[in-house]
Amino acid sequence: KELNIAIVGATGAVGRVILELLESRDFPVNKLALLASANSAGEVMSYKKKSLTVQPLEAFNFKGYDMAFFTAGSRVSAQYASRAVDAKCVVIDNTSYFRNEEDVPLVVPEVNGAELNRYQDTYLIANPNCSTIQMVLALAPIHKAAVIERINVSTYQSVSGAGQKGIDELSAQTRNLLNFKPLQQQVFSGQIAFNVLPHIDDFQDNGYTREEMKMVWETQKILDDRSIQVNPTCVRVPVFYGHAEAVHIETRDKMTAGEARRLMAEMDGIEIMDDPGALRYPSPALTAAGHDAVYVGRIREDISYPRGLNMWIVADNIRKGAALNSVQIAEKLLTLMQ
Ligand code: 11C
Repeated sequence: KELNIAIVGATGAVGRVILELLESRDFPVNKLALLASANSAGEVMSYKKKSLTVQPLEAFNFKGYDMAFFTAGSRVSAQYASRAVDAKCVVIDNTSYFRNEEDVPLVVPEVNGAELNRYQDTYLIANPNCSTIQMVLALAPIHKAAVIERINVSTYQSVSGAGQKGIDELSAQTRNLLNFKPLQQQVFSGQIAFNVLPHIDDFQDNGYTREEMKMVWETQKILDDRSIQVNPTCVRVPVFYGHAEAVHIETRDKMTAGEARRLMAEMDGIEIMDDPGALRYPSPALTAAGHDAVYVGRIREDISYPRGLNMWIVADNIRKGAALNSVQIAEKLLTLMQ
């Protein structure tokens, strides 16, 4: 069966990759509607060698559409997702707007894809935050085998997490700094070129940022275990594509680094890259950018705690962290709709 698909936010950093993945993965598409705000409407994009004009979302009727990817920010999802849902068009929402609603499945297909079986309850599926997706994909098999009690994580997140405007700001600041020109700053809270900022999304009353709290709430929901303690620090770094994470976990049952490596290697979507002797470990720009896998390296036992493990998890935040995960959700929904 070929489906009628809409992409809301088609001209954004994630929307463009969704379009590319639907084509390269040969998703069975009948009608394809590319939607955006009035500002971007009129842009011409290409799909399977055909030109498609981006239409304004405001005037669009979702009737007859099977699935809609929403990737234009929380405000747009808040305002327009219900229109698609009312038309029985399944929304795959890449924003944080619905993620914490109890009855909305929050899905990483390799981890909790079975949640999609109840898509008809709400016609809404939430795609998790990029920093959560890559972490839970690696940790899910360890949690299953040895029960993770606590996660300490520090992230090194690329500017594309803030969309095309984040990419543009790092480019412009880098150019201006190297040319002794004044810096312009709109997206990040301070200079990001040649700097790191321990601040992603808004600060909360508890001193953590919203990005950090998303890693807490979403990890517990996806792994279906509200007892897992998650203690994150999220940091923006001057990298274009790919988030890296230094992850330290404490398990209930002792697990060796070798056992963890073997379990993660068996997980779909994970690639182990862990041979320090040969200088093999993943990095955002050299390993992950433009690739689908979540890469794990530096897997080692904690020298300070007997049931602790450390690892370094890297993935392309626009691919597995957003567009690819959403398309994988769509592929699984497709099998349920046949
Ligand atoms: C960032 N993780 O790197 C954010 C982007 O909740 O979907 C994704 C925000 C979200 O800035």
